[in-house]
Amino acid sequence: SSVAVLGVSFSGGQPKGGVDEGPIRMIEHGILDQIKDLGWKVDHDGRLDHYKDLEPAEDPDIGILKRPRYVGAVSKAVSEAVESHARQGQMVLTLGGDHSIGLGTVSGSTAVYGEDTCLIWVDAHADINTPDSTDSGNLHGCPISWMLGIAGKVEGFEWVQPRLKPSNLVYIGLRDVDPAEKRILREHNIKAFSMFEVDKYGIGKVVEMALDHVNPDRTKPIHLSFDVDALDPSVAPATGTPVRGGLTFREGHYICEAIAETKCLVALDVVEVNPLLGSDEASWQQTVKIGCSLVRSALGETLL
Ligand code: DIR
Ligand code: MN
Ligand code: MN
Ligand code: MN
Repeated sequence: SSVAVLGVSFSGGQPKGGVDEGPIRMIEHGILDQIKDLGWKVDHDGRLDHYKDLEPAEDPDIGILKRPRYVGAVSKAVSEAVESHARQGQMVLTLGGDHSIGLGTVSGSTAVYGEDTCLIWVDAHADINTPDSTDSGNLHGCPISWMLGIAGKVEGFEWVQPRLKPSNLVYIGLRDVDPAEKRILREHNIKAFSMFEVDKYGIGKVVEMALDHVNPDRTKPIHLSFDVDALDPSVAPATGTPVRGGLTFREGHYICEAIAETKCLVALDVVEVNPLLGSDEASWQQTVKIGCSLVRSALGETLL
């Protein structure tokens, strides 16, 4: 079986530079060979920076939304790339880049797999603000509102087809959710396992409950979108919006291993690795390394 690897060097969904270097650093660390060693055929065209060609000459704020046309254009291109690879039956791995590109990756998956597609969003944040509810104007905090069709009209996002059913979405790892986002989660009855539930039930039970919610028979296609800030900052320090009290190294990998075990995974995103952050060389390298090991776990690496 074959995995298409997309490197999306993009930082326009949030203000900090460096997250666009996540893909190249993971590739330099050897992720492509590591995936091959797991028995996959790897399809990667070597292009990383071409999404930067989509930056519009002028992209003034819309309300407080920052770089809306650029984010919209990159997500559209990512969606088309994910869709074309998934149509060929390939697993699609997307290396980010900030999490605004999740709108593109998930749109690509749902274009192919339709309304059966399950989305497991592993994150400290819910990324479900609407253009009206966001306080920051950073679009990496908003992708899910477009997927669900609750974002309204914004220039740059006319292409979006909301195809994700709220009942097919589940979160793991939340601990920094805006008041407006809490209202949206409640209003749409969206299942979420915050760090409270991880502490209360343990990660094994949480992943089982998450899968039971979105995929009770373990037959539907799963898209896993993993923001490394779900991990505790002591584990993954080099990320733009770290929040204390996160997943341990093992909890993060366990999620990936348990999803691999279902054999339902069709697409994986690993995002928000920012090699320019972290206090020193060791801390960003540790974060890059963890990005790679999460990928390996989700693609079938086992401990024995
Ligand atoms: C906040 C933070 N909810 C926002 N979101 C982040 O800006 O909308 N997402 N950091 O990754
Ligand atoms: Mn290709
Ligand atoms: Mn995120
Ligand atoms: Mn996050």
